[in-house]
Amino acid sequence: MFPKNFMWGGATAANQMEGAYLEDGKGLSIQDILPRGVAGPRTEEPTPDNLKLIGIDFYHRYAEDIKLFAEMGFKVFRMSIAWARIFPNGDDAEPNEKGLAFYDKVFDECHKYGIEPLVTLSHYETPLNISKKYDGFRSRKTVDMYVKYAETVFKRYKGKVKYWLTFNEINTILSEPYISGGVWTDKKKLSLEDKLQAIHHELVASAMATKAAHEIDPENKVGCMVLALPVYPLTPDPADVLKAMEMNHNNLLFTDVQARGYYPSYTKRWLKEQNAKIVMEDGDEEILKNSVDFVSFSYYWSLCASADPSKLKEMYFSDAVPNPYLKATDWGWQIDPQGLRYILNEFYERYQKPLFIAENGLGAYDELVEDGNGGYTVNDDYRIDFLRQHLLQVEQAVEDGVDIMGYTSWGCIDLVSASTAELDKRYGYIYVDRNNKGEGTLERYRKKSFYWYKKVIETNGESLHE
Ligand code: BGP
Repeated sequence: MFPKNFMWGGATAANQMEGAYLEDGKGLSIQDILPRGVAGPRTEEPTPDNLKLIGIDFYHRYAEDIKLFAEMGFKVFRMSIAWARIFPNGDDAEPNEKGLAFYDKVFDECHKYGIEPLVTLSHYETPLNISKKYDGFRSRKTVDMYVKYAETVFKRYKGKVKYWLTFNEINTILSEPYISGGVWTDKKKLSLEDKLQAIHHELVASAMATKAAHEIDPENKVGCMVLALPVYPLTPDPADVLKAMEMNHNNLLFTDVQARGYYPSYTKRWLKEQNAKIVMEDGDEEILKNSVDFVSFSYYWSLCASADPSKLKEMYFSDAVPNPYLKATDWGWQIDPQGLRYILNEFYERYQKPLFIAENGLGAYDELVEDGNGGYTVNDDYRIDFLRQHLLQVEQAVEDGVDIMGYTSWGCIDLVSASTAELDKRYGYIYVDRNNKGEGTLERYRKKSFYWYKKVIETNGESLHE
């Protein structure tokens, strides 16, 4: 059984949905010149084939969308603030009032329906100027700019927002320093030491923001957010088991620092072996002690580790081995509902802090069809099945005794994908009429999963057993 006050909802990010990329004084973000997604090439200027420039036009349609979330019974709505709406260049002396006013309207709209906003401060959308001029989080100055931004929004939205996440999937900076840390320098030119320095800056920034959030409003609850990638050994060969442990360490390093407040010993060993040093300023270790109130994560797939390098394949965000027992989505992401129960237990045993599943979902091709009542819908039984399987495992973890605050499925309304910047990779309960070519009316339609999720929320998970 799910706890009584379980926070059911959905998750989004500003750059993937808002559009209005230059409206009301917004500056460019690193996403505005990334038309092919995470690993794609950057363009000199924003180009019309970048679907994020219009997104799903949430900037103008937020009231209609939040009303639909309310109709499903959402208790929480995860969204991010576009940093470049608040500080268009990142290093501006004063915030942009029009940007601040936009989020006031969004939060007011949420509260109208009793929906609690869960806000990510930085979701892969560093202001472009910070990236180009300072090389993102490679510079210590970016820490100050981030903290100034965080303090500005904590003060402005005091009483309206109490759940905050500091950085989206902070651990992806190891493989994708541009999207995750705003690092402009080509990643091939970065040494491990360069990356670890940027990571240190992000971790310090996160801890400083956590401290500020608590000082500005003791009601604030701050979480870290990682891409959860449970790594299983491919075989019982102890060498594979140790390889899995090492790969898990690469991700746990982040939650360890953010939830425990200090660098784990295995990282110290790693640094020594790699002959890498992190430059720390006086007081950094003290700052890191400002640990988070809860641990949140996205969960899409698990991986297998092998000590035999010839078995490794380049998979999204890591080199690993596909799991021979699992099927995959149309985008090759392996489907492993039990991995969710596994990782929930892992995190809870390790940190003993409340957990929040901030993302999970199925990206799939959908077909809009007539619903028989003069309207249109999508018969997305595949999505219902995916989500049901995962939620049943969440329930199992609750039974295991894991303290879980809530679940926000990714892309509760169709939006532009992060990895490939497509619109045809859909996650939503709500279909948005816009395709990969940018064609469509932007009209919204309720999918079959819309009614399914509404019932799940209404029955607090009981209907999963029907
Ligand atoms: C996570 C990101 C999201 C989101 C999701 C799904 O890594 O935090 O921004 O997009 O993955 O990925 P995609 O959109 O590439 O399917």
